[in-house]
Amino acid sequence: MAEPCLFCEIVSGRVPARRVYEDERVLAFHDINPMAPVHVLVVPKVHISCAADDPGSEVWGAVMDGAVRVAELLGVSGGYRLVVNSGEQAGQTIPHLHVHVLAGRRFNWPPG
Ligand code: IU
Repeated sequence: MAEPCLFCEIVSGRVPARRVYEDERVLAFHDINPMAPVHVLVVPKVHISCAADDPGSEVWGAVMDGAVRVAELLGVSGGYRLVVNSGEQAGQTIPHLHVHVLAGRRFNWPPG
């Protein structure tokens, strides 16, 4: 049997997470290992393994809308960074599409 997907388990509620926002298409929850004072992950409720798997779909719009909503809810609309690691070389460790919403400190460019 295939390994269960951690983020699908979080979406279903079988694995707990500190939820921030939810609508019919996405769930947002605090990252367990925050890289900034605000570090939230926004994931689609349907399983898409990485960005390359579903380019240009409406799921993307829903995830980005969710990220903007999270920034508003957490009061960081004035400055935040959105990150998508797609594929192992980019640092993706969980194979379920997600956008990182990072805020609360200054960020460098280019990213590491
Ligand atoms: P990445 O872009 O695939 O590297 O991001 C995965 C994130 O999932 C990473 O920031 C982890 O800290 C985070 N995470 C989590 O929030 N809860 C968990 O149980 C596990 C990873 I494992």
